[in-house]
Amino acid sequence: MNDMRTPSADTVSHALVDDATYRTMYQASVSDPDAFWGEHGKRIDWIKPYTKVKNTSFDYHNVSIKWFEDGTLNVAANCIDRHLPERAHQTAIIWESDDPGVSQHISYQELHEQVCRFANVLHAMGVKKGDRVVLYLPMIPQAAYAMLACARIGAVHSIVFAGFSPDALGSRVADCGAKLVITADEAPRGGRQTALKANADKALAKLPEVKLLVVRRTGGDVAWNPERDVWLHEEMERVSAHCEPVEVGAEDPLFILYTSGSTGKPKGVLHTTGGYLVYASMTHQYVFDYHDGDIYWCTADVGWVTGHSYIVYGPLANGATTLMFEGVPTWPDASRCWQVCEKHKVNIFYTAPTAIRALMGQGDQFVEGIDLSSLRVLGSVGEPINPEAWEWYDRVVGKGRCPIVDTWWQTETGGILIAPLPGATPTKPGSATRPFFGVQPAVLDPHSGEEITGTVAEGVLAITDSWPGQMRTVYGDHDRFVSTYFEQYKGSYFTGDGCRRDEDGYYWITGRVDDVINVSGHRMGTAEVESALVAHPKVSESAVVGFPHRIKGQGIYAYVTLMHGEEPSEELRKELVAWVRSEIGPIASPDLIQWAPGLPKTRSGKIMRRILRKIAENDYAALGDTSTLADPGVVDDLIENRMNR
Ligand code: 6R9
Repeated sequence: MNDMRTPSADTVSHALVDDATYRTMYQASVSDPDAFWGEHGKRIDWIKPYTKVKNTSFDYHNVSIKWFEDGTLNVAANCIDRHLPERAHQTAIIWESDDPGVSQHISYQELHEQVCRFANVLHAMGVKKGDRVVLYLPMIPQAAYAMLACARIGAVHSIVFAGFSPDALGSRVADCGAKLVITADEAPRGGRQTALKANADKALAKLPEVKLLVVRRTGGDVAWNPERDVWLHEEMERVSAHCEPVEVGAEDPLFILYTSGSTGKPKGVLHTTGGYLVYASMTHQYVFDYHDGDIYWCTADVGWVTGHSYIVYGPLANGATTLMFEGVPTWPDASRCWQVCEKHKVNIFYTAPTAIRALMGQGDQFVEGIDLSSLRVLGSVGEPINPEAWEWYDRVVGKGRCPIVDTWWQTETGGILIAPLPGATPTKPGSATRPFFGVQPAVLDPHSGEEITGTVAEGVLAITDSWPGQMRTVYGDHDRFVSTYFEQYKGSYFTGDGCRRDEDGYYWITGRVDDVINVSGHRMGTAEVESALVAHPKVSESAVVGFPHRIKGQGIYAYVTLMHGEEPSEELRKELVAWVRSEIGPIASPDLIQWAPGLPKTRSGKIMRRILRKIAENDYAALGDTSTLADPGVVDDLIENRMNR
């Protein structure tokens, strides 16, 4: 397919780099990574400059990743203090509340004061360098203050998305051994409130040693434990507005972020300080063609990695104005995002395909009549973008003048690995195009593990050498880090994604090849949903697979076998959906539940997920070989009673 869109003359003349520069820089980055990153590492401020650049090994027996290892720095100083001489009065954060009538501009000077005070509050509560702090917050400026305050004192934050349940919060707090949780009274979203403080109370019921710092967001009623709970606004008044940034090593941890994998509990992905900040800031500048003075808006939540790298750390390290949005794209109606773009004159807009599809489904009338002339670059992240959504984004939102950057990356990668650069890379709808500087993708044959070296290739995506933003380990479980990413295909980092490379060397990500499903751009491990279901007293067994969903990309399809003597019913179906929501959170709600008297298993008892996926996709004609099943009869029953027709 050769549906190439070349960048407009305007885009090219404005761009930081052109195609030839991209090629030269890319060559330099992979032929001499030490020289390339040694130079680009200087884009941030170091307290003690590094003398070593890259020290990494993907050898399965000795996986070790270190960048700039003898340098020292402070992330908060890089994101705030160093901009003060030039930008004290420039807006650092535009906060757009859930309520369309309320927004706030926070200057770099104000950000400095808030973060210093917040850091002193953390100090006063006993938080020290290296301690873990969990954030469970709405999209409010205090979420960014809290992240930067942790960074200022060398504490390690771990953000738990505010849509997660008390159980999910509690297990993450326990896993990382946090001494403090920061939450808010309530989180307003789409005109409704989530009782965050009440959720945190439940999560901490069995963790008596953990303190709770509470932001007053709505002023709603909350239960109060005077032994444990502290109001942020009261403490902020009490402490000094001065706080020296702590000197931390490049390889000291910056944050832990839990993400779903194909097996077991979510993993604590650990990112460190120096390499991460260099990579987040550099990708933010180049991929979005960020220029001084641009108003930049990423619609993600800080609970996901996109919010870490491209709402807070990347943009602020670059001295940008970053917009933080508390609400949802479809409330009060489907024009909200475009109203916000018009109101704040947004130049760069970065969102997820699921949002684009939802807005496209509501009709063009929500975009028409709104002045979107400020927009210059549009971004997409989280899942493959289908060409129909790409075309709509291009035509209706971008009016055909804004390059679309389809950015492929992961929680584990810390920053964008494959994406076009505006002005340098001709795009193709649905392709993430070419690797960023320093990134060496390889397409592997999934069976032999051999690299397919021809330009045109199809297989699984691996990366053959390290880049500065890469995760360093799974918190508390380095063996799991090695076995998840470096064991299956020795010598490379395995991404878990399938991929195709076309005749122009462009990459097309085809989706996960493991038991991870991508629901509205959020990663869910099928094993997590299964273990939530079997925790219900009436459920004996369950198998969960993804199926194509018009808006969400993938939906959750659960096969459930009930305990002997239990009867299927509509009530029970609803009860199970509510159960999973309360065990994990609304994003894990099964869309379809099929009662399964039996599951297709091999004689050794392994569930044949391939068959379950086919039935869930309503594509049961080609089930392939079912002769190895212990009881082939169960398949007929499952087809007969399939839920997705
Ligand atoms: C940043 C983020 C990672 C998984 C990844 C892949 C999918 C993300 C994509 C994409 C196709 C894109 N993914 N961006 N697939 N095209 N532009 O989303 O991190 O939540 O860890 O998810 O998302 O499957 O492996 P994370």
